[in-house]
Amino acid sequence: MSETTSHDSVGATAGTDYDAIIVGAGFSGLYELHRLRDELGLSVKVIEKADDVGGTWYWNRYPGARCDSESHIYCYSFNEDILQNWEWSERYPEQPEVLEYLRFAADELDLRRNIEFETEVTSAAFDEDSGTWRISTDDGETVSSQFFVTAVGCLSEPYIPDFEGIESFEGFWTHTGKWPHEPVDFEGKRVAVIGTGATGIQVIPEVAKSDPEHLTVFQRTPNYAVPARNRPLDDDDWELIQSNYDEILQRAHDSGFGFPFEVGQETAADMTMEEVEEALEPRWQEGGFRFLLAFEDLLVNEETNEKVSEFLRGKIRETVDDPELAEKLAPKDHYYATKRPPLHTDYYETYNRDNVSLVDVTENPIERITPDGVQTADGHHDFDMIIYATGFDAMTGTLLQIDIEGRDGLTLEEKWEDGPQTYLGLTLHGFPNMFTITGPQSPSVLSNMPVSIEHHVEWVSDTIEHLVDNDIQLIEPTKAAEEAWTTHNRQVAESTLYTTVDSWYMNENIPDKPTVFTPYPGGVDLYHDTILEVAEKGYEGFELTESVQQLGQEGEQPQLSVMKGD
Ligand code: NA7
Repeated sequence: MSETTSHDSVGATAGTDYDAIIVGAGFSGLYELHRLRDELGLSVKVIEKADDVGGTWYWNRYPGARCDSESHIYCYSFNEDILQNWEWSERYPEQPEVLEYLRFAADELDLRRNIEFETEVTSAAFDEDSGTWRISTDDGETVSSQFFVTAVGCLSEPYIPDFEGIESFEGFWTHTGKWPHEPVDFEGKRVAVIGTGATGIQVIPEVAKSDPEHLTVFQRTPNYAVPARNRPLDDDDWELIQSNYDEILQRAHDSGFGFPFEVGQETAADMTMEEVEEALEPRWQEGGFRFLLAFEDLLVNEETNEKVSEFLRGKIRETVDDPELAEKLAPKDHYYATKRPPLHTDYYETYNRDNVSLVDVTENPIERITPDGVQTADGHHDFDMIIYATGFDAMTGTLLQIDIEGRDGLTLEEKWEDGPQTYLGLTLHGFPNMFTITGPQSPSVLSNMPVSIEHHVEWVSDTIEHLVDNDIQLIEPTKAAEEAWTTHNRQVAESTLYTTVDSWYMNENIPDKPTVFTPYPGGVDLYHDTILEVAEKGYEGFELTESVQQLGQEGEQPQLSVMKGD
């Protein structure tokens, strides 16, 4: 053991460089480091590609980058000092403020001394003789550890479509997730934004109001966006939050999406459109994800969803002056919230500006990028700047960038050839002692992320503590448990409207990725109960191995009792 190990029972891996290696110093990696180092006394190293903490909030610096969760619930709930000593300035925090918050938390908990920055993990291999992981980095180093925890984020691998001529463009171009650290000036420039997902919807109004000569938006699929209604938080707001903080956070942790908001009515299926409007209008005025919770069956009932979708189309038509343009912006090909539902600030209003126009690329496809712009089917558009808001290789992309090899030479790439297979979105058969924080097949992106992150970090830490205290060297899910979870994930997804549309939830945004619904759609509360129950039942579905010699000898597996809601 190296560094400050104090836990008596860590004996199984004497000889490793660390008890645990964590990849990533964002929300999840920071908290995991704190739990394993400060509460279990393990020796831990975090390896981080960037030169600072922050993860998603380090990279996504584009103008308008703002969290869609309200600030007072987009935070750590585990530490009273952090909760009481940090005051958010706005209802929704802007990227620099979230980054500052994570820097503050890292300093409060003295985490930096165990983080190696500007280092990229290139491979991780499980060594079957010693039952340990060997993790290699781009500086040529290899370190060993008993536990391998990935905290790499769900949307960390930027995706730019393979347009012909992309590199030939002579102006400024970037992906929103790789935004430069220096300010970017749009004044007097001809700017293109490609993509109208949650990111495009944030960046487009900011560019438009920065006095470009012209902004052209390239839209493939229109999106339903609900107003955020951001505003500064004043002392009264803050006092109210602080005095009810425990209850607010508890409600968030016990809810389906990780939000503490009241769910409205059961269904809109048997309501008239006037009744639906009456129910939705106050939530629309209030803004944010409260809108999402107006009807309990929004994501499982086509009739309810169509009424909510029609309400949103009506709002777009009311806002956009040009009726033809309004129709282009009003989605008709998918149900509301079956793709990640964005929030907006003046997004639709932006199209009423004289210097903003829309190219519908389904009618007028992008043929190639040229040195001075974009060639579409109906002509050339000249640009000084091109912003790609084209999304991410979500959920599995970053993990697959690392060359991960488990038992019997099986690589993660081979294992996930037909889509992710996990047990509980946290562990993988064939990859002992590896944990995936907010991994595929866990609620993650379908929730207020810090809530899901805390559930995962705490489960992983408690599990490691259990292993250490009971002299167990290895934990690995059985093949049967993994298959059951993967089937369960698919069945729950198929019972919802999520699978009725191509989306990045379905892996459909990346060519050649297998079409499969990737996050767990059963709800944060139900999911959290499930993972706790697995642990309470003596880690049902897992093989716990005292020494590496017994590895892979699966006994008879009892029927899993923990999966509900099939
Ligand atoms: P998204 O939601 O994946 O959006 C990407 C956008 O880029 C979307 O509008 C795509 O259209 C568009 N796109 C992708 N490829 C192309 C091509 N080839 N041509 C034209 N347009 C294209 O990514 P975001 O960054 O907005 O959001 C990701 C998450 O980050 C977000 O949900 C938050 O959780 C944070 P499509 O809809 O696929 O037709």
